[in-house]
Amino acid sequence: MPRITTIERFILDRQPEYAKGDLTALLYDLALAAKVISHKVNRAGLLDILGEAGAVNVQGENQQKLDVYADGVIYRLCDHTGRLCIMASEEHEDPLTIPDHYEKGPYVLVYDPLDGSANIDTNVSIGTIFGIYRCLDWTTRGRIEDILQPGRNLVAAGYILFGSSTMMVYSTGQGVHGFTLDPDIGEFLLSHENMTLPEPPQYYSVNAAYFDRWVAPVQQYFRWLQGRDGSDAPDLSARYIGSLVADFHRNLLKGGVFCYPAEINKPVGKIRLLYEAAPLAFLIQQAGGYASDGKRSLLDIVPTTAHQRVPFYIGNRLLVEKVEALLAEAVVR
Ligand code: FDP
Repeated sequence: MPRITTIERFILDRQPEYAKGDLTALLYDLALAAKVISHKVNRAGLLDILGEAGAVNVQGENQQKLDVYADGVIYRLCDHTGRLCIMASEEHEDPLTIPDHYEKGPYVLVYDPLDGSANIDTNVSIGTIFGIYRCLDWTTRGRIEDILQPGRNLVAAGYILFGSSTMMVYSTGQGVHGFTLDPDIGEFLLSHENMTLPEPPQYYSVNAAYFDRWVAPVQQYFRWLQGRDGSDAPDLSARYIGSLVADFHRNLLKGGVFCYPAEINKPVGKIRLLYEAAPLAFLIQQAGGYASDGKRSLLDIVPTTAHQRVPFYIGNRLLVEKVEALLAEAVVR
């Protein structure tokens, strides 16, 4: 019989002795949040049907939007544990402080509770993204400065994919590891140890409907990815779900590049730096790849606001460096 490793066992075994406290427990809190959210996501269509009969669930609560629900689950599982000094969520304009009556901890949690929300109503995969930083000043209760840290300072990052199965993928800087939820026993089991980006890559992922909104070097890059105009790109096929976690996960397993470029009238792009781009940049680096805003490593960008957006290119290094080269050439010309 093959060896079965639960996420709890794996986290405990892998952490160095000094980190066997709060960080380990925080990751486990997030795995628990993943199970709670997964349960709700899997029943989403059903709840709609039940909702038609009365729009109120068995606890007498009105039905909440799934992303608001996921946000609440993560916050409520993490606010009282004494492991965090502050949080930031895509769902909240301002940072989420730890209530005064709870102990504060040494870590900062940034998260997008349910990314790809446009896909929820159509039963397409969605996901949660998270990043964990160290609190900069351990004597204070958590300030905006603790949140506005570059991706290079991340101590851990990961995502939960709610797809045909639910997976949690994370890294604490010692490789990227994936766990699949066995719904019968309610445990995440190790299914993908030490994930690395395969070579040659298979896919490029970009919303090509926006081609006319991109600057010329990005359009040129797109043609290069397609193998047109004498391109020396590897042979790639196109895949775009429009759900970042799902697109990222597929490209991590198969190799490729995901792009959400700046647009002429939207020079900052769409993807959020703090709780989307930076955690995934941390993971891709751990998997042997690279992430950029088209000019520099995404891990080097220091956010100035919690909800800042960035142009986003992530995947196999060669594919990401090509867009940097084309954009740099255009500046010199
Ligand atoms: P969504 O707006 O549905 O939440 O970051 C937001 C995001 O989804 C990503 O998950 C996804 O990759 C992207 O936006 C899709 O945007 P487009 O519909 O513009 O392609």
